[in-house]
Amino acid sequence: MTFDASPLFQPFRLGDLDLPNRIVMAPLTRNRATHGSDAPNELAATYYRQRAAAGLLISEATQISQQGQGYIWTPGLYTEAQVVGWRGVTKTVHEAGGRIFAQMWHVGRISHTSLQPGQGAPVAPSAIRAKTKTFIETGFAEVSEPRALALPEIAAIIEDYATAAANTKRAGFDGVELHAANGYLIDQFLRDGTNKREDGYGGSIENRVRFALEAVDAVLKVWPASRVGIRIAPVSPANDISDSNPAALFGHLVARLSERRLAYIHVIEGATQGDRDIASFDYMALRRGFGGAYIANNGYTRELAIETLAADRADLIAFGRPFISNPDLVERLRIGAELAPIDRATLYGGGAKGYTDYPAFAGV
Ligand code: 8OZ
Repeated sequence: MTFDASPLFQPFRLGDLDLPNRIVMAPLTRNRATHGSDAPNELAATYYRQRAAAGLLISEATQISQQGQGYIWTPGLYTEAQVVGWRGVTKTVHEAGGRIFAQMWHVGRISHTSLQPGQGAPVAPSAIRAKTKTFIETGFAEVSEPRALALPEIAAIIEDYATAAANTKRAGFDGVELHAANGYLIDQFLRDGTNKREDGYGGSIENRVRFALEAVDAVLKVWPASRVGIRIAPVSPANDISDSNPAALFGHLVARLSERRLAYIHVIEGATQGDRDIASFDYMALRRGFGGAYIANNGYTRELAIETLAADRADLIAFGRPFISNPDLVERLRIGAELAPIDRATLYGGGAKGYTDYPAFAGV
């Protein structure tokens, strides 16, 4: 099928940044940070450089503190070595003509004691263990039982967001995306399946969005709103998350984000890495309720992306898995070339194999 690709190649002004096309590289966890320091290294710089033709690159999820880590060998944003490592990545991307945002991440309860400071319990809004697995040095493991955060600890995490945001700036990123999707800490506060608090952070929707907005406001102390986005997954059950009324919850959240003039909302439509139609949800209501850009994500094919942009149902399309196995995805989308499949065995952890060694399209 040779669909006319031109909608994908219209330039777009995102906040105050000019993007050459509508293609975003979604954040992708690859677990290849340097062992011990969790700093990104030259291999990561090569990997992002290979993909720099995207209108915007969003970094893999990057923990704002050691407490915010939930998987082995994911990169951080809280030590000098990590800042230096990221500086190498952003410099390389900029030299290649690209733009890159950092995805700021705190996993909350999706963690394991072996990754936590002092081998303590992971933290969460409420002490409810997730029925899911993480991966640690020895392989897959059930996530650990979390403990509920005390109020001063919540304030300290918000401070960690501010510090990590300052680090993203020092590391040379062009902006940041808060990870509020997929059942991690912000999402755990948002949803009534995981947030059973009886203080100002739980109960009503107004209270459950408080943590998300405080994290956003901490980042806005460092970055102008035009350089800040957020990722949400309103109906995804990822990491054992649930809510009784996602339409009301996310409608309210997005209205508050719109008031703050964030650059974009990045929306995982449907189940993360799964069924786009798992639940009905009016994504266009979110788009209408938000003044900034709408980045659509999840299972977009070339055809669906072109159709969605042509129908003005999104401003930008984020591609995840296709970017793993197709470093030249942008060019392949332009010419309608076949896409290479991903090798599942090399998704998480390891070295160059399955990371920087996927070839560009050889043609026919
Ligand atoms: C895959 C493996 C580990 C983490 C997400 C950050 O789902 C992730 C993630 C994905 O948002």
